[in-house]
Amino acid sequence: MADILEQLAICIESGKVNADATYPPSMKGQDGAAELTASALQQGIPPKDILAKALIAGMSRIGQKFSDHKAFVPDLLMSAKAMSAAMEHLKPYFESGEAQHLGTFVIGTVQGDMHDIGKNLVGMVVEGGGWKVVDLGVDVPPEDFVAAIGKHPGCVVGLSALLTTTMASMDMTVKRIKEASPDTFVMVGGAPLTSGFAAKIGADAYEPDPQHALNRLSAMGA
Ligand code: B12
Repeated sequence: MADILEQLAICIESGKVNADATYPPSMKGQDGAAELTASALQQGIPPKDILAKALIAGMSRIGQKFSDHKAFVPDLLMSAKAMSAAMEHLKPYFESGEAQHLGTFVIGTVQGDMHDIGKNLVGMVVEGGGWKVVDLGVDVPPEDFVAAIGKHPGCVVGLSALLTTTMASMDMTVKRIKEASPDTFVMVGGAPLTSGFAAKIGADAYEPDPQHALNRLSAMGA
């Protein structure tokens, strides 16, 4: 059992989607995340073990490399693709309630801001970490975040902003969320931000990249 889970973790970390995938060249012709997930299920390995010991483990390794500047955006995108291929096989178990998400993370880019590459990477890594991710997209008005919190009680919210001009919009969004739902944990991120700015606008946390975001969620024990 340990062997197949480790092979699967390597596929996620390396972005090996399935047997037909030619990326990465060093794994050409080998089974990928899709086949190994199907085999693991056939062998009777519980879906929650496949998720925790292979998929989350693999995503966490690539997320850490990204934080350490040893992997880059395309690597993370390939890992997310492999993760999605594996999740296709696990989805029925999550939908039936046999396996549980660790929590819900509502993410979006604040009003006036169209940048979504960083936000999408954070969403992928957090999803890879076992969370249900609700992505509200870009240019999201504060009221849409408030509505999503109503729909997903107990969720954590992630806000992204890439422009100095939309940092003001982030400030407004945090205030609106805290008025409507003071206990909702709000994490912010984006290139122009600092932890000082996050504290000033009343956000609960600032994280610089996807793996730190996931580490923070894990540390919250949600
Ligand atoms: C790609 C890009 C665009 C694309 C966006 C496409 C898309 N789908 O996202 C397009 C062409 C649409 C665009 C438009 C504009 N852009 Co632009 N854009 C960029 C660029 C080149 C890259 C941004 C990016 O994707 N980086 C890669 C990702 C992975 O990094 P990231 O977003 O920082 O995300 C990481 C972290 O910040 C963090 N993170 C991000 N979000 C979150 C959220 C949470 C919760 C957490 C925990 C972490 C987190 O994790 C990510 C991964 O590590 C930057 C310059 C640069 N080199 O950064 C300019 C830049 C951001 N843009 C800029 C500007 C000015 C604009 C425009 C105003 C240009 C114009 N005059 O029209 C418009 C604004 C449109 C709008 N209303 O939003 C400026 C912003 C300056 C400023 N400080 O305000 C920059 C810095 C360029 C510059 N040097 O002038 N842009």
